[in-house]
Amino acid sequence: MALDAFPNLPALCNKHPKPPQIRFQYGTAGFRTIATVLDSVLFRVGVLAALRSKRLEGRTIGVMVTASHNPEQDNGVKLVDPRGEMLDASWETHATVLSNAGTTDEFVLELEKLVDRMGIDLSRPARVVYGRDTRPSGPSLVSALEDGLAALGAEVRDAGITTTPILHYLVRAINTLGTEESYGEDSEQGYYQKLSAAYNKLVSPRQTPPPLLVDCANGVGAIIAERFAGYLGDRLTLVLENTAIDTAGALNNACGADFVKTSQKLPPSLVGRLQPGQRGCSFDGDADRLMYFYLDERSQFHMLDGDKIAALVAAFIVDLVKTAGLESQIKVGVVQTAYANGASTKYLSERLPVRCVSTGVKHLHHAAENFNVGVYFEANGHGTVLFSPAAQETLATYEPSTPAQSTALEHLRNLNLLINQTVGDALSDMLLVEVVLAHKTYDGSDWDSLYIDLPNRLVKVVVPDRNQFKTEDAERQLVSPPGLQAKINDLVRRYEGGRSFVRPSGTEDVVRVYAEAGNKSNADELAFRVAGLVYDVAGGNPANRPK
Ligand code: G16
Repeated sequence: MALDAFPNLPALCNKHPKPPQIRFQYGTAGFRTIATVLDSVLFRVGVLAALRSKRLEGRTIGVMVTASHNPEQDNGVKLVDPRGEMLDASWETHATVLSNAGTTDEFVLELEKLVDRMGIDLSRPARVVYGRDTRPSGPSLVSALEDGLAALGAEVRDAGITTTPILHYLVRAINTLGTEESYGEDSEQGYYQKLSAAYNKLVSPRQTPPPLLVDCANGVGAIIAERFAGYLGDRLTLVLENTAIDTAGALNNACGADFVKTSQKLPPSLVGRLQPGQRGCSFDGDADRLMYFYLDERSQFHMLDGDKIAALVAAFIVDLVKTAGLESQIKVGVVQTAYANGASTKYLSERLPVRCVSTGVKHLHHAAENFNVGVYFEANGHGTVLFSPAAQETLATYEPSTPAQSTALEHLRNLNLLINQTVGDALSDMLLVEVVLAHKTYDGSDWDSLYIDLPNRLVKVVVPDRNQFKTEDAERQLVSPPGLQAKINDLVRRYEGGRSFVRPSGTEDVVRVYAEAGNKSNADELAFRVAGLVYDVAGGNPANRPK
């Protein structure tokens, strides 16, 4: 069968012309930019998703329409492979090529090349499940996506407004339904039931903790957290804040996980809502990131970020593995990125193997698969824990010899169910944190004191062309523009405990600068001085130079 078996393809493609002069790129988390230019991209992603499914013999592919932590006017789209993981890296290039084909003829030509090169049998079925976040641009972009899917006659399932992690869950659940590897019922309710059942077992018979305040970033997290609360009974009370999903401009605005991480302060809307000693947490716009925080008795804000989550969770799992008597069979490891606070890396490396990889969940996820249990969290709160097939087999078949071993084994089995292992999931991660806090009888300050963060600062620099910035060594060293790394090294040497790196963002049109130093003012100063270097070398307008 050839592409001309799909006679509607050219006419549907003509409905979604590519804007001239824009170059699209499938980046860290798919395509992501201002929503008004994305129509043609969504159409083409629909076609590509159908092709990917045909290539994989009709296994269901996921498509999520979201721009996550970005401002409301942005949108984006990412593809999900059959096991619920990120799109295979080799297909990212196909996505970029197809999105940049100029005319309909050029697009069809590129499609033909792809079909030939990959040996795609077009007579195979195509199955795609898709969802979107709450952005106002979502419905029209979804309709462009639907045209792309219709162009290749895909069987579709609309998951509606949902979170990125639920969409990933659905993809895996659909593809494993009725098999030995069944991931759960293939519905949103199935997801809630799976998580709540595991959570209830893990916290029983422990005391119900004080209510947890949840900042929903005025996004889809508000909808799912409210539905999920009904499954928790009296085991955990969620106080939902920033739930204004219909208020224009509210999404991620001065709230949410990215705001908390970058500004290192409480969202203004929570002042007076979060009480000293109370635990609070923030989701991002598609509920795949999680940040915790609390106020001490002097109402001082303390942030518990992805690094702190990794430390809390990894130590807990290591203890359970030891108590269960599985130390020699299950090796636990942690994966971080260059953004991990130096103090967290030190704390974790003293206890278990730690690897550093490039930013982007796909890199962390793949590295974590090399451990029996791989704990990965980006400092921004994006992460999860992976139990390898071998570890799952061990947990299923192991015969404990003492009551203590038996209890620890049962906890590990339930953690394996509680954790959404397809991708970072704010809701599932929140439950995971709550389980550990309940078992350890920790409050926010006990958790915070696992290690003391080195003072740090993250700065964004707007430059004419972020693509001139190229890195190596898990993004810790710049190789381009030439000479800039040496200048950064010179600066860093002047700060005690200094560390800094520069990398182009994959989701925003900026270059990011991270710096750490022995005290806060030095960390700020170092970050801004490095940002200044970046700015000068990249040839930006002096009026916009970071100060
Ligand atoms: C996405 C990625 C994350 C990454 C973040 C920022 O998160 O999934 O892995 O850390 O972007 O990336 P960058 O610094 O390249 O802009 P999200 O939550 O926005 O999908």
